[in-house]
Amino acid sequence: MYTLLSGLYKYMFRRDEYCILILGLDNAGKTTFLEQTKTRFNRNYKGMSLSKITTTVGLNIGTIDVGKARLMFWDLGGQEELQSLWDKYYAESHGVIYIIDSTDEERLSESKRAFEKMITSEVLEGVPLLVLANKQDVESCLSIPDIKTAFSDCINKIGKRDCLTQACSALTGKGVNEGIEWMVKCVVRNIHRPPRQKDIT
Ligand SMILES: Nc1nc2c(ncn2[C@@H]2O[C@H](COP(=O)(O)OP(=O)(O)OP(=O)(O)O)[C@@H](O)[C@H]2O)c(=O)[nH]1
Ligand SMILES: [Mg+2]
Repeated sequence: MYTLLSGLYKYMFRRDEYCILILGLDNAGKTTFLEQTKTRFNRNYKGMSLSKITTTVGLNIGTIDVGKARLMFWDLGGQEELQSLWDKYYAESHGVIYIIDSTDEERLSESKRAFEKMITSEVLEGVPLLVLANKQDVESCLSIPDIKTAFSDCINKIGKRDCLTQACSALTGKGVNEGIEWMVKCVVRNIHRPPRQKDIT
């Protein structure tokens, strides 16, 4: 009886788990975004002060539950020498969040190059992509149309995967909930899709 009840309990409260990569150049705001997300979605989470976050060497991980989905984030360091490690995580990921620093016009083309390299990876084909134009709290920042124009020649490479570009401030939390909720919807829908032709052996 106990086994039956505990099995039923586990079934009812079971969560599907999804791995989400957080990528982008160093200083884009990835770790700040992760901390803001954990604070917003985990009721009792007492995060570190956002102003104390320093550059990531390696990775940070974090988990949130949204409805019946559990998202496990991998926030990877964005410094040039660490970018070569990103693709080691692609095969395990169900979604990618790519963060752009909207205040750093000088590095926008560098960010686009890293983005382009990432989306051309075959392993990420069909994986939902959330592009966050971060630091929108800064008055002089680039707008979404500015960023879309700078990234416009990537459109063909994005292909048919789900993709949303969202204005965001990891510092104030603007756009964070909307972005996460969109990602949850996409990964849940994706997992129920029939496998892609090339996955069938
Ligand atoms: N104004 C403003 N500053 C931000 C925002 N998000 C992050 N920052 C600042 O940008 C700097 C870098 O933030 P991080 O979260 O460490 O950036 P990162 O992308 O994790 O960088 P790496 O770990 O080096 O790859 C910090 O000084 C943050 O306070 C934002 O939305 N607005
Ligand atoms: Mg970081």
